[in-house]
Amino acid sequence: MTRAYIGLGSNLDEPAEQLRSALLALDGISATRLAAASALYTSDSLLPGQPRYTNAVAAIDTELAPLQLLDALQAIENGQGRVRKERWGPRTLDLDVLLFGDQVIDLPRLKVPHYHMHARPFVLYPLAELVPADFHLADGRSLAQLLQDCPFVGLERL
Ligand code: PH2
Ligand code: MG
Ligand code: MG
Repeated sequence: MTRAYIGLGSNLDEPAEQLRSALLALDGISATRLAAASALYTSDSLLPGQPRYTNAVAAIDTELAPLQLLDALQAIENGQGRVRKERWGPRTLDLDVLLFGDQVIDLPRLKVPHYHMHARPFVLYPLAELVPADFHLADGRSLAQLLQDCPFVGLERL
């Protein structure tokens, strides 16, 4: 059984509802259960000209292998109407594997810890709700240090 952390994001079609549906769907993945979920946060899109995002982080426990989990997450994204046009385009649902146990994964389809998570307040602050204060990422970086370097700016906790 592996504890994994999933980043959730949406900026189309009732984002808060998208995230609530996605949390239920995570609990419905085979051999997987939802252990905890952060509050929802809103923030401006990193790309200008897009609607604001709603984000959260979920902790799950899973028997799946990383790529099996990724397949299940993409099926949930597709089931909630995700249309893949341009990279970083607006989306009904984005589910990112942030952390997968203590594994560092570098595959074409999946890089863990998630690239750029260290610089995204809408990932780090919700994650911090779910882990102990002395938490370290699989590659050794301390979450406390990352939070210090990534101020709580532009985030609204719902
Ligand atoms: N995701 C993006 C691009 N920009 N901005 C916010 N605030 N939250 C996101 O999840 C986000 C973004 C592409 O994955
Ligand atoms: Mg993303
Ligand atoms: Mg994604």
